[in-house]
Parts: sequence; structure tokens; C-alpha cells
Amino acid sequence: MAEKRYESKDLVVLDGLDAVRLRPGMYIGTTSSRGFHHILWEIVDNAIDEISNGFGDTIIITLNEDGSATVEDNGRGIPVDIHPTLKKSGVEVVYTTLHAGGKFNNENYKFSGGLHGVGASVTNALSRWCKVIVNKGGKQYFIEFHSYEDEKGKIHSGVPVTPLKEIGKTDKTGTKVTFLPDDRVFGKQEFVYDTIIKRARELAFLNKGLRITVNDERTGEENHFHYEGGIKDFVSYLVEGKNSLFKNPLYISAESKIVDLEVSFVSTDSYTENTFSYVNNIPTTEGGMHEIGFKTAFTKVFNDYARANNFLKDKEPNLLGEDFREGLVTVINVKMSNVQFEGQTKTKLGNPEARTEVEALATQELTKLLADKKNATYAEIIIDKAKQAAKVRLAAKKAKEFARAKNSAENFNLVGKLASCTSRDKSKCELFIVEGDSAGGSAKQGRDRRFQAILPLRGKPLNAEKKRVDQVLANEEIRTIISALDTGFGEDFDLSTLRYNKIIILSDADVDGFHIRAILCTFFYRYMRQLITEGHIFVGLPPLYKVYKKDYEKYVYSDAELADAVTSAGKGYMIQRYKGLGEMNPEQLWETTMDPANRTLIQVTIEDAAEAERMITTLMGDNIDERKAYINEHANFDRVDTFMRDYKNI
Ligand code: 28G
Repeated sequence: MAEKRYESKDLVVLDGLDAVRLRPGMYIGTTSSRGFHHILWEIVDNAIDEISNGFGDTIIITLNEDGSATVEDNGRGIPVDIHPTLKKSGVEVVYTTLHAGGKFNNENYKFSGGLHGVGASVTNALSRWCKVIVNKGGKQYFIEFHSYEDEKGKIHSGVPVTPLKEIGKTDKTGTKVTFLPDDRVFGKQEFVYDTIIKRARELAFLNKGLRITVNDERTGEENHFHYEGGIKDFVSYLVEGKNSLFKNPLYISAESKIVDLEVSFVSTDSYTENTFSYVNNIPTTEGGMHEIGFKTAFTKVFNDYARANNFLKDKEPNLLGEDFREGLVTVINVKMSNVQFEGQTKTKLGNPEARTEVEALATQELTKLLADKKNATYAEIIIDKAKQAAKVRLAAKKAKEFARAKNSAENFNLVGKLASCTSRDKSKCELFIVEGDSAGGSAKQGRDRRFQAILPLRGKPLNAEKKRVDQVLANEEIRTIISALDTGFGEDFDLSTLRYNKIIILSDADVDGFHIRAILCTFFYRYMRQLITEGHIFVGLPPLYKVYKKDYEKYVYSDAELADAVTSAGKGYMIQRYKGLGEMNPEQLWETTMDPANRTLIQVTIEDAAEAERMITTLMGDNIDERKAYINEHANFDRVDTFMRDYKNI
């Protein structure tokens, strides 16, 4: 009886890895660039777990010339002894057992102690081969797995080539894993160095003391990340290029049975709040219970302090949380078990106990922090800024009411730039938001005026993330968009009055165009989110080239397609390269980009917009040139057709 049970369990193990290959999306979400990198992070996560448990301090990630990646740590080494019932080495168990709860990704099960090593089997299942070396107890061990096709064409995933064997002596300890992502799963893809160093840096900030090296054997590039200050250094990094009002970020930390918490923050002269929260090293972009708990504590402690120290008079009302957070840059780092993620992008912490626990710990620690006389000036800076913010908030409220009253008269002027369409049927109407007056002019002439409206954008719309509501409102480009859509915005947003079923962003395939798309996406994400979730926002794809000769003409939308077009054109062809929308005449613009029968539209998803916002908010300060240089370096315009993926790669 007992024996039979083990047999069937073994079967499940084999089946498990094949199941991963059958439906990779169930385990890693997607087989796009994100999924391709995900299987690397699964391995890195295991190394981080080992180091967080107090064993070792260094991780080396190497991107090899053959397309494989190697991850090495100096922990204890995965156990090598034979599992008494499974009759396999610990290493083999870790790399071939699909752990319970493996469905949808394992990110939900971090910090639960018992699940050390989860996820490695998913990486193994989706690799062509995977080699593991363990250094432990004076000896070096090796095992290799491969995924192969049998005579019947069936693929067997992550099968050990031989059992674990001893291959030599060593005085080191640790684990070293090399794997080649399988192109039968992911297609032709490569590891993106910038994606990897960005996440490696983030992990080094979030895990104080951890040393991560990233080596790119393909190019010879190398980066080291190590922050003794942890998230304090993270906050300093985030405010580079902004004007910090503190000499150093403030920091609190506390541990309880339920959560480990650390928070660092700094006040800047900017007008938006920027809170970056993480749970078990995963960014919680949509916030959640831990963020709410911290914000509640912060508001209460600072209000109490303000009253006790006479910054607030008896009859003055309490300041609001948003007042205190104006210009504040905060990193919240929580570790806890059994996390539940919710929300549209599954990046919102749902656990109610995180709220009460974080609130209690943060109240206690922030109170201690402010009781320290050394921090009196910091408290005063935050309170002064909050009082200023409250004043502006009240003034802005009045201004908004006033603006609403004369709304109709004003709209008349603003919408002057808009070339509206004649149809009254909203479900058929489209609004093109077009970069530049010249392209706007072509679009106006080329369009089908029955259902296509054109709104040319003159300057660059301001970065909605960076400004207060009243400043967002004051920007002419933004006001024009708001009036044209007729939905209101922010709390007043009403989807039912939307005038256009499709809102199509048309911008150039260059740095400015990329930036404009990111800014518009961020604006819609912040102030008109339903437009995105209900699927109304699109990006139009203009062609990059025209290949032509007598009696032949073909528009080409990516560098990859160019070679094909040239081949089919045959001898004597010419190539025109379009540097911007403005270079196309009205007919060409209609034919290639606006005609519903021929055009390609990319629908902007909530993930794209969240990512655009994250790109804009995490990476750069107010310095536009720095930002431009960054985008210039990282956006890949040879692949316009996948620009949304480029967002993700940043
Ligand atoms: C370099 C690439 C990725 C890892 C360890 C260390 C241990 C471990 C990993 O245990 C739990 C228990 C036995 C299967 C734990 C070593 C206790 C004592 C470990 C890594 C499950 C896994 N000594 N280091 N797993 N076992 N590093 N780096 O994966 O039965 S995974």
C-alpha cells in the first residue's frame, strides 16, 4: 500500500513538469520577455531566501554567450542526501517537484520558510537543459536535467540525465545553477541586461548587505550592487535629481510575529507623493493593506506631534494624510507569510492583518523617532510643508468649483483645436491624439470625418505624475484632452459621458514620441483609469519604411519585416524611411495608420499603464535631460510593434 503511494507520487512529479510546459502561462504568467526573465528570477529568489536565512551574502548572475544564464550563491548548498521516501537527492527533489500551490506564480508563497526552493522546478521544466553544482561538506556534486523529444514527438521536461554524483573536493559551500531557456517555449529571445540590472539593484536595496554581481559575457559588461544602508540608500537613489529637504532619509524598523517592517522616507520640494511598497521583495504597485496601515500611522503620529508642539492651534482642524505626503518619497518594505495579492495587476496586498500590524508597529516606531530631539527639524519641515499643502488644497477646491461653473464657456475655446467628427453615434467615434501640428494637419485632411476626430498636441503634455491637481488642470494640453473627452476626471470621472469609443495615441517612433505615450498613459492611469480598464485607449502604429518601385509599394512596420519586403520587391527597389508622422502626406497617413481596414492598433492594458507610470516615477527625478537620455538608451525603436513590451523591459 505504502509502496504504491510513492509510485503514484513519482508519476505526479513527472507529470507535473510536463504540465508546466503544456501551460507555461499558468505558472509564469506569460512566455513573453517577462516570462523569459521570470524563470531567472525564480532561481535568484532561492538564492536570496538562503541568504535572508543568514547563510552567505553573495549572488553572481552571469549571462553566458550561448544564451544560458548562471546563478551562483555562497549559502549552505542545496541538501544532497537521499530523501528517505522519494529515494532521490534533495537537489533532484527541488528541481523536479512541482510544489503545491505552484499554479499561478509562486510569488504568493514567499517567506513561508518551508517552501525554500519553490520555483526551481518551473525553471527546469521550461529549460532545454539545467545543470546544478552543489558545494557542501568538502565535496562538489553535479546533476544535469534536460528536456527532450521522444520517438513519438512527445516532450519530456526536466528529466535528470543521471542521479546526483560527486565530482570532486572543495572547501567552498553554495549552489551554482546554469540553465538554457527552451526556445520551444519562449521562441527566440535573449536576456536583456538592463532589465536584469534594474531588478538586481532593486533586490540589493531591499535586502541590506546582499551583494549581487551581474556579468554579461556577451558584451563584457559587469555591475555590482551592495547597499549597507538598504532602503535608506533606495530612498536617496530615488530622490537623485530632486531637491531633498533632508540631509538623510529617516528610517524605522520593527519586527513582530506577523510582519517584519522597515520604512524609509524623505521630504522633497516636489508636489506629489511617491510611495514604493514591497512585500517579500515584490513591488506592490497598487498598494494595499500594508500601505494603508503605514499611512494611517504616519498621519496620526504627525498630527499628534503637531498639536503637542503647538504647530496646530486648538481650533485648527487636523491635517490630512495627503497634506503630509506631499513631496514625500517613501519606501515600505514588508516581509510576511501567506500573502494574498489582489487588484487589477495582482500587485495589491489584501491581507487585513498587514494593515493593523503595520499601523501598530509604525505608530510605535514613528512616535519614538519624533521623540528624539535630533529629529525635531525633520518633523518641523514635514509639518510646515503639510500646512502649506492644506492651504493650497483648499484654494484648489475653490478654483475647481469656479472652473466647473464656467465650464461650458471655457470648453468652447479649448476645443478650438479639436477637429470633431460628424457622427453622433459615440460607439463608432474615434479620437486621434496626434503629436505635432504638422502630423495633426495631415491627420485632419486624411481622416474619415464622419467618425474620426483629431486633436493635435502642440507642446509636450506635462507629466501628470509630477504635479498637483491644480497644476495638471492648468496645463493646456491636458485641459484640451479633458474637454474633448467630456468625462470629467479624477473623482468626478464619468464614463457614461465619454464622446469617443476609441482614443488613439499617434506619436513618432522616437524618444519624444515614446515619452509622450508614457506621459499620456500615466495621465489616463492616474486620472481616468476606467478608460484603460474598459479598453478605450489605443496606440496607433505608423510605418517605419516604404519599400517601392514602379508598380510596387509596401509599407513596413518593423525592422524585422524590412528584409522580407525588400526580397519580394526584387531588383531596383527604393526605401523611404519615415522619421516622423509629419513626413507622411494625408493619403499615406490614412492608408497606413488611420484606415480601420489596414491599420494596426495596440490596446493599452492596465499593466502597460502601470508599467509606464512605474517607469516615470521610479527611475528619474525632475531632470528632463536625464530622463531623455535614459529613454534614449533603453527604448528600442527597431521594434515599434512591441513598444509596449519595451515599457516592460525598462
Ligand atoms: C544559485 C542558485 C540558486 C539554495 C539552499 C539551501 C538549502 C535548501 C536551497 O534547502 C529545502 C530540504 C531537503 C528538499 C536548507 C541547505 C537546509 C540546510 C538548505 C539556490 C528541500 C531546501 N542546508 N540554497 N535549499 N530542502 N540556493 N540558489 O537555490 O529536502 S536553494
